[in-house]
Parts: sequence; C-alpha cells; structure tokens
Amino acid sequence: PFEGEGIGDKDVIVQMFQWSWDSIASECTNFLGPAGYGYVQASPAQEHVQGPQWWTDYQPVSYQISSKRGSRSQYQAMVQTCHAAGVLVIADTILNHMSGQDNGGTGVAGTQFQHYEYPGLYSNSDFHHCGLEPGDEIVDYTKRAEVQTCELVNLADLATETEHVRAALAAYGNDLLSLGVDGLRLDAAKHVAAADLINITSRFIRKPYMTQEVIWGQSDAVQPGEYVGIGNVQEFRYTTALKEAFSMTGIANLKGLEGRGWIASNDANVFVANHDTERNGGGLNYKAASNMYILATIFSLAYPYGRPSVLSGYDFQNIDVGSPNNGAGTCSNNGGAAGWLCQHRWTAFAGMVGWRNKAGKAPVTNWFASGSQQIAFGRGSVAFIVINNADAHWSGKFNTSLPAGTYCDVIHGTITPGRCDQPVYTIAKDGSFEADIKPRDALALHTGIIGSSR
Ligand code: LM2
Ligand code: CA
Repeated sequence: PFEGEGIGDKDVIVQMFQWSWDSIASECTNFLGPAGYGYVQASPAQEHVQGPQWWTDYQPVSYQISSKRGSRSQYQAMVQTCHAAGVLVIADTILNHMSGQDNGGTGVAGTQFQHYEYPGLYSNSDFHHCGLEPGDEIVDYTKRAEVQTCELVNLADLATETEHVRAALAAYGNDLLSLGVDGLRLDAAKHVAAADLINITSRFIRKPYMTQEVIWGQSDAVQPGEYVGIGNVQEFRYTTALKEAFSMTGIANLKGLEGRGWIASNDANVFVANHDTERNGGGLNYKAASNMYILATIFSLAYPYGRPSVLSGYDFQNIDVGSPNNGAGTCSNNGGAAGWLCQHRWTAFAGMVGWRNKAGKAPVTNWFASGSQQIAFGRGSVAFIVINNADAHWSGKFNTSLPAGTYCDVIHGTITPGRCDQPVYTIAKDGSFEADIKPRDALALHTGIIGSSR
C-alpha cells in the first residue's frame, strides 16, 4: 500500500502525453475528475535538453522543475487543481540517465552542460563507463551488467550504486513529492539494478504509488519479476498479447491472464499503448484498422488484470514530432482538437472508466465466447460487457448476473452522470437480454447508469 491508496475505487491512470501543466490542470477539472479517472500521469517535469521533439523530456540536465510543459509553480498548481478534482498525479521520473548529446548544450531552464558534466550535480565519475561494447552502448540484453551499466541510446548512465548519485536521485523524487505528487513512473527501470531502486526509493519522505518500466524480453538477463515489491511493474507481455489477440489470434484466449507467468494482477500496470509502443509497433495504436485499438482499450478497462493506463496523445506522422498547439492540450466534446486526440474523452473510453469504477474488485462472471473473436462477460452482478471483434454481427440472447431493469450502453451513450442518451437495454428477470452488436463493436452495461432519462 502507498499513501493515498484507497481514495475511492478509482484505479485508472490516464497518461496525458506531452500536455502542458496548465492544460492538464484544466482537464482535471473539466473532464478527468468528473469521468472518474483515478490518476493522471504527466510527462517528465525536470529540466531537459532543448529541441522540438517530444523525447527531449527524457534527457535530464538538472533536477529543476522546469520543462517545455511549464514551470515549477505551474506544476504545483496542476497538482493542487487535480487533487481538488479528485485526481491523483503521477510524475514521470528518469533515474537511469542524463542527456545523450555528445557536444553538450544548454537546458530549457538555462543550465549549461556537457556529456557527463552537469555543474553542481554530477561529473564524469558519477557515470558508468561500462567498457563492454563500442561506445559503451547496450546491445546484448542477455548480459545483466551491460543492460544496467552500459548506455541506452548514448544517454549518460548514472552510477546508481554510489552514495552521491543515490542521494541526488532521492532528492529529485522528494522534491516532486514535496509538490504533492502521489505517484512516480520510473522510466527505464530495467536499466537500474533493483537493489539501487530499493535504496533510492527507501529515502522518500513518503511512499508514493510507483510503476516501473521493465520491458520483458524472452532471453533477457533482467526480468520484470525482480522489481515486484518496489512498486507496480509494467507488464509489456499484456500489451503484446492484446495486439496479437485483437489483430490475429482471437480475443477468446484472453481469459485468465494470471497464471501465464506474468506479473501478478495486483503488481501489474497494463496498457494497450504507451508513448513508446504507439510509435514502435510494440502494441496497437490509434491508427489500427477495424476499431481494434478501441476494442482492446475497452477490454483493458473491463477485465480485472492489472491497473490499466489509457494513453492520451496526439496525431503523428513522424515518430519524433513534438506536441501540437504549443503543448496546450485541447479537446472538443467527446474527441480531440488542434491535433490532439483526447482519447480520454472518447465516449467508449470515458464510459468504461465509470464501468470499471462500478465493477470494483468483482470477479469475472458469465464468461461466454462465440468463436474466437466474440466474448461477453460480467463483473459480479454489477456490470456486463460484450465485445465483438469479428467482421459479422453478433446477435442473440446474453445471460448476465445483472438485476432486472433497463440499462444504458455506456459504449455509445453519453457519459453525463446519471443520464443516458441511447441505446438502452432491458434485462429480464432471469438476467438475460437480447442484443445485436455490430461488427467490430461493443456494448457495456452497469448498475451505475440505469434506465433512460429521455
Ligand atoms: C524510456 N523508457 O525506458 C522512455 O519511455 C523512452 O521514450 C525513452 O526514449 C527512453 N527510455 C530513454 O528515456 C526516448 C526516445 C529516444 C530518444 C530518448 C532520449 O524514444 O528516441 O533518443 O528518449 O531523448 C534520442 C534519439 C537517439 C539519441 C538519443 C541521445 O532518438 O537517437 O541517441 O536521443 O541523444 C544517439
Ligand atoms: Ca543504468
């Protein structure tokens, strides 16, 4: 458990990729809080290298809270505003490395740096110089020392086993915690020895929610299970499995995600896409054909495995391009605007956040599959979902454990609390209902939104 855990039952994280602090604050008030999102994950907050690309944020040059997304005071105001809206804040933190630019430069807050020299903070001996590969670059993931002490894409690799570095990283985390941050994403956690992370995080002034990026690889020396106990571990096998199931092998085989040797549900953080996988093909992304990205996200919110993250990003043609609209996130009613996608507002996604909050810890009930691409299941007697990932209609009678009554389909109906537009389904006394689900579509009912108000 971490402090703040248990505030309501809201466990969904939304990653507001590259949104400015001011725009996240507004969105907490205007949408994220009312929709029931539990956490907002913001882009890295510390000073970083200059440049138009999004990934400048992952090259720290100092731990001043000052980035392309806004100032320290704007960051603090975002945390306060989100808290007032009932949304906790997760900071993306980079403990593994500093910048990767061989020639040095000036950071976005004015800090002058060289590769391996960050005045007043780190100098050459605070970095690993692994000597195992040309340019000290990580190439062989079967070698533990190489993965953890060589360089990830030339990024100066911190000597996280040393007292000076540990103290500096703990101070960076504690500064964020002092601003009211509730959780931390530990970027590139796999590249830092678990023992080093245990030492650093044990110095925190309180225990935040933590989610660690440990990308699984079949023959990798460093395995995700090593990081359980420090905090949640991101289960990338889930991301791959959903991509394969929805695009090829069929979603009927998604039943029972524990017992596959993955991270246990309580320790896992899962997603259909993050900012890396939506660019590198490691998972589905918003460009996927046949509604697969939407259906996969609906599944991730419905199924009780791991803590789900929903990515909210922007339309891109080129994988390096930075955020649109000068970083100011902007949405329309139930969609994006000014280049932003605003996935968090999509009717199906926002409706499923409410569905998941209602389902809580209730177990899977009434699982039913028709062929390999059509599934339906309930969560206890409070929620029921039908996902049709086939190119044909799925019509017939569905058996649920829901009480008799009329229910709103939160996949298509608007999410104004307590109100339902359309369509409405009637559950009979025996728990059954009739429906016709269109190809590559879904239907979701729960007891939090009953009946029709018009
Ligand atoms: C992560 N997790 O482990 C982030 O999720 C991922 O987005 C980061 O890569 C990576 N680790 C380092 O924090 C991104 C981006 C890279 C980019 C780095 C550093 O995907 O392309 O690398 O951030 O900004 C860029 C250049 C690369 C260059 C490097 C250093 O693309 O060619 O390497 O900067 O100058 C020579
Ligand atoms: Ca390292």
